[in-house]
Amino acid sequence: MTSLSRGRAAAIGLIAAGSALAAGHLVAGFGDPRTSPPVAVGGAFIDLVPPGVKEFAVALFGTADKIALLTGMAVVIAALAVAAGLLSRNRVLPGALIIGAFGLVGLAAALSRPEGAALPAVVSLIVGVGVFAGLHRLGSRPEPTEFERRRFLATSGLVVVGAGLAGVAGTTKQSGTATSQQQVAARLPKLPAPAIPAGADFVADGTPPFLTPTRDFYRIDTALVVPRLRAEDWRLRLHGMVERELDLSFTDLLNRRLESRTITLACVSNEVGGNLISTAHFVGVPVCDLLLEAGVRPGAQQLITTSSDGYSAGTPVDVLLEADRGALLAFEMNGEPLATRHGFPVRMVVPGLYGYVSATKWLVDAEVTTFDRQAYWQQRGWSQLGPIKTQSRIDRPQRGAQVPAGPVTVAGIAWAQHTGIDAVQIRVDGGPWQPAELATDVGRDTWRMWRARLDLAPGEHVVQCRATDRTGTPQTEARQGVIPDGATGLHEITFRCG
Ligand SMILES: Nc1nc2c(c(=O)[nH]1)N[C@H]1C(S)=C(S)[C@@H](COP(=O)(O)O)O[C@H]1N2
Ligand SMILES: [Mo]
Repeated sequence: MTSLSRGRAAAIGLIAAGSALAAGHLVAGFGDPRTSPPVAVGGAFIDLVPPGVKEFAVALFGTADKIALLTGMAVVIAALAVAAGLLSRNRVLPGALIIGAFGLVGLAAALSRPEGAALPAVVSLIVGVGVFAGLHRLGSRPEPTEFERRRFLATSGLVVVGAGLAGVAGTTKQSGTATSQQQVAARLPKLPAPAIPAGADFVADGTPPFLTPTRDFYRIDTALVVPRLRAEDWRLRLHGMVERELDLSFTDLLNRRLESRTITLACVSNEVGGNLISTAHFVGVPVCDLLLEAGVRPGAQQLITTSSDGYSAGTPVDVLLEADRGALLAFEMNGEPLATRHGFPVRMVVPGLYGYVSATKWLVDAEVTTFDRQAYWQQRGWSQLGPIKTQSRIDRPQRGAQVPAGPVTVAGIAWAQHTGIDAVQIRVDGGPWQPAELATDVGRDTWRMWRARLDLAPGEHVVQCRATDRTGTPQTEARQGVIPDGATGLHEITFRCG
């Protein structure tokens, strides 16, 4: 046996790691895509990191946090694969051990996941070590003949092509979600959406449109791969501290009393001035109807809703039982079946509560219980109750913009869900607060757009905004970060007139 060249050794490591991942991915594609080894490792990572790190990632990458994680993982895996190759220039064992150890990490991650399927990780491990040992043997012949040289290259090429095909096949393997969404679209109840009055937004002045198109609706969740469910398989068990358990199918939901509501959803991780807030029409079954039918037992405190990928949220039962709260098990968003990213086939939405305590997507289980049990984010130090805090944001001018001196329109949004916005004021360069013009009111569960016309001299200016809710309470001015129950403080932007 001769020493492998550096390039060849590194290539063998990379090909082995790539084939391992592709093989596992293919196997996972036939069952549950979330058991694909890189997805399982990433998912375990997301669940294990301390709470601050996820906030940091969201702050840094926004909703691209998952792409950032997958890219980071790809870099680490490639580095380990190259190291495995380089350490095996003389003997196969060190590299094979590294690849094997990496496979075991994947296996451990798979077993730690709620899906708990080990097969894809086991296949990855076997393929990784097998390809590594095989190519290593072919590549390190002493004084190779032309035939042996070509055989090594051809085998490597075949493995690369095979791995590529396996990876693509594993990704495109149909889950039936798209077909199910089409079928649901045909069965949606013809419930008229609440009308949005004219003048509800100031789009021409820089606010977002009143209704957020679904493709622009913010997305936040812990799911590295979006769960792909089918409405025909969907069942929900409502159990725990109830008189009678309910077991519902998707058709059961369609046949119940339905409500259509316009709701502004907000994420507790939204920084002051952030964009993790959107508005849509939702149609679904009132949660209070289900709780009344099941009969909530005395002493019950929260409803823990769980998603198909093991995420959970705990919502106060007293909020859900309010007859006029408008909490829904929603299956329709903006006139269409829920998008896969937004929880198809069924999610919960509760006006006035941050998403982390209420908006469970890919909902599969609902348990009435006490606060002794902790849901996903409470286990990570976030607060139990998550009422949305009154906030406002300036959308135009943008930070650092250069606008002509003279008349300038400042515009933005304000929100105090389930209470409603009564006033927005703005302040220029630390001067007196002055009223902004409010857009037409749509309801207390949605955001409210505002604008103000200013006359500004050339130079740098600072504008701040402040919202007051319908109880007359202004938003909190003290600056606080998003942990543990949502950010407070005034949004402020600096721009130049000239
Ligand atoms: N299954 C599941 N549902 C979830 C989450 C999650 O991580 N997993 N995140 C919640 C959070 S923190 C928010 S803010 C909302 C966001 O909903 P959206 O992505 O549809 O905007 O979903 C909630 N529902
Ligand atoms: Mo959130």
